[in-house]
Amino acid sequence: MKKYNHKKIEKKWQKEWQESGIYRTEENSKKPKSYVLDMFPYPSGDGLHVGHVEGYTATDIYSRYQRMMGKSVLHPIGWDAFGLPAENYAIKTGVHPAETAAKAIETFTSQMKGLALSYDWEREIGTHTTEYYKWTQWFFLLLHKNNLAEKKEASVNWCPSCQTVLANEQVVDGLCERCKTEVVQKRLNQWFFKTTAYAEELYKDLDDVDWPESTKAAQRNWIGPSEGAEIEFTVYSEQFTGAIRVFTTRPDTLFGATYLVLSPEHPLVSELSRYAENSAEIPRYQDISARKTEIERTAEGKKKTGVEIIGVKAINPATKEEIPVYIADYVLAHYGTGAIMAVPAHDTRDFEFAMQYDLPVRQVISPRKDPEKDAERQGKGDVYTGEGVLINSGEFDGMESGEAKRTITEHVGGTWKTTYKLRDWLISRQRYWGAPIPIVYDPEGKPHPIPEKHLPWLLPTDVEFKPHGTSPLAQSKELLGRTENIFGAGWRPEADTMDTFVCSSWYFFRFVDPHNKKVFASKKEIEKWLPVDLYMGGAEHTVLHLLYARFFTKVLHQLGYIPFHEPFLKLRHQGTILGEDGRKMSKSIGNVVNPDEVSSMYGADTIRIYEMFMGPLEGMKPWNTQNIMGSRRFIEKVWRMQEKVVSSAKADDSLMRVLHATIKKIEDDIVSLSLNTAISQLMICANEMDTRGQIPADVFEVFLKILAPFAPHVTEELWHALGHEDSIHAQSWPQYDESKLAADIITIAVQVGGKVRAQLEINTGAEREVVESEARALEQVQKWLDGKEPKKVVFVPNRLINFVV
Ligand code: ANZ
Repeated sequence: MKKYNHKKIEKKWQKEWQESGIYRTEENSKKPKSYVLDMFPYPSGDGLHVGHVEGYTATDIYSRYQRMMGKSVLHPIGWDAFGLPAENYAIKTGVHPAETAAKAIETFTSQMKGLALSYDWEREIGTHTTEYYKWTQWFFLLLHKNNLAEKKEASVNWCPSCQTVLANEQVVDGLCERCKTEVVQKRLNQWFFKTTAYAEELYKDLDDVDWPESTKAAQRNWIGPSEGAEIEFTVYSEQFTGAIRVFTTRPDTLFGATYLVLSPEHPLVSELSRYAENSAEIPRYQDISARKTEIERTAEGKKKTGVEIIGVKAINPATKEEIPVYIADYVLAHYGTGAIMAVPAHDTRDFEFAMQYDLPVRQVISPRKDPEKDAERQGKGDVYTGEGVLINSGEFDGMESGEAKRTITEHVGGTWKTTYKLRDWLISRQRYWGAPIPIVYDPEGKPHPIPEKHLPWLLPTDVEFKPHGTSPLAQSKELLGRTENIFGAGWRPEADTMDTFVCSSWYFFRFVDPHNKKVFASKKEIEKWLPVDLYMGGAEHTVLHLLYARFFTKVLHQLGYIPFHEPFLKLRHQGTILGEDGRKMSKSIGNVVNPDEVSSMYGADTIRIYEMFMGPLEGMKPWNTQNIMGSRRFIEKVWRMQEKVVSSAKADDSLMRVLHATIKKIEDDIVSLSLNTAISQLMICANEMDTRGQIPADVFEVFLKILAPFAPHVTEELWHALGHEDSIHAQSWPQYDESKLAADIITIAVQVGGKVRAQLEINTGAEREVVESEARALEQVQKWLDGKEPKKVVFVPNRLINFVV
């Protein structure tokens, strides 16, 4: 027998599969479809890491199984290639990001092919290609046309030394990640997508998808619905009367509202300050606030600041008392109505502010248990934020706060409503390596969408990467010339590019029709393939990417482009693979495992099996080099078994039972992605075959077929060694025979000292030795034996085993 030489076998079959195109998506097939999608990677210069291998292998096994089950499978891959690392590298070295990307993509491709990932390479896409970003720009225009893209002023993180805007992730402890300069807030005019228009659907429709509960919870939390009331307060000065609406979750505390606060950005502030006696102070305060981050503004315990609008007063609609009006930056512009009624007795931040500015504190809620004692605490600096019974609230005294919320809201003519924490999505980036925003400005500075016929609106190449305080695109002579040529003298191009999350918000649509030149994807292909049946990727994308992709889907659904409203029916996350030392893999620690090295030393089949066998897919697990040998030995054992294969041999009953039980278990486990337990069952089945002097060829063939999704190369080689000419991956999945299973497994009682301590599932008629050793391995048995050797072991076949102590 030839020695198992993974290098030779794997290269040979990869070449063969590529040439025969067996993983090409079937066009116009009548079979049921399955769209199995991996989160497409950012092609980084470091190449694939073992975490990629984990998720990609899992979906590959799933896809291969689906094909063998007679499904028509779409399993594509592409590149999320725009983004910061390539641009930062360009700033450092001058190498154009396109060049860096091309090289990385080449590496990723060859690594993926080397792992036998069964992608349809003819559908490969890259977000940085003109064919792709033409449609990213088209989506921008679609949103713009439907009033879902708008330009407004916003605070951004600004590094004064790099002269550029930073993403939140690039700000570490308040410092610029690159140069360690202190980051400041700067107000810039930016483009936003109105995700808030879909807050309710984004929240509710999470009920309709099969996603990990923790991911749904994270999204729900991010969207953050909050039920409360909007209540109107009259504001006035000598020359002016108006109204301010506040949002409150505690309208029951209205009688305790002793002042009103507007966020410094509130649209009414500039008007009110005209009537203020201290009108010069107000813009100064607005300026200071604009420089602070949201965390600085709102954290409890931070010193609260604000400025009273002197000369302007408000009326508490419940008490009819006159109360002062402040601007203070602990109130945020984009939440609720951007204005609050302050109840210092029952809200910690209001209390801190009231102490600072010596404002009255009036308790209006008393904890139910001990109203008297609580009344004593009033004014002593104790904030009671819970629910209770109303006091100091006129006709509502004695009412439970829960009931009072609605009653008081009605009493003052307020409206009950749900407010969401979700913000609009800021998509402008003062960056080079992204899709240009398809907007031009007329000589008056008014924005105009670029007509579709000019798409793709190309990313210019005549730029310097080093930031100079403006977007790199602003320096491009070519872009300016192009704009003036098309639109006229004095017209200016938008110099910002889009957040790369925009590119990845719609890529799963493109895969269904990647070469279409007329539309982002045809209706026919969309209806045939989408929504995605299984989506796999890291848990770091629980919020942003998944939310944005859902937002795009909701927009397309509402505009009638697609017939469904959720893009990913079933979502799973692969867990993090830690270094051998149990710590997160990191270059600086030096515990990063390179999958190429493992694969070259032991083989792609081995690394696939090993990574799937490490533990539950979604779990966190440390790498273990020694265990790789175990996976390799399993493959070698299967390889050696070909020597014992005899076509005339007949399988005995117990071998048939194990074989059919294995088929069933592998099916169940692949569907539920319990791939580690699938592999242990394959090992059990291999051991069972190996105990026979001869292995019937038909049994071995079935075994190879069910092993094929996991170890595609070695199974293909052995399949051909048995005389087959077609590919094992084009075979149908073997059917298990229920009748062979029925009598198979029985449950027997396991006793320690005459008491039933566990149950054991075994094959009917299992021998004493087998049952005893399996029973001894049970946790419960070990616990009750407590390290002692039983006096004797009583065994009743098919009934019980008793360890007498
Ligand atoms: C009066 C009040 C009394 C409040 C009380 C709380 C306790 P969640 O639960 O997060 O939705 N608020 C409203 N808009 C705000 C804004 N733009 N910036 C900062 N704070 C704002 O919080 C809702 C509560 O947060 C609201 O209810 C309001 O304070 C404050 F005993 O109104 B409350």
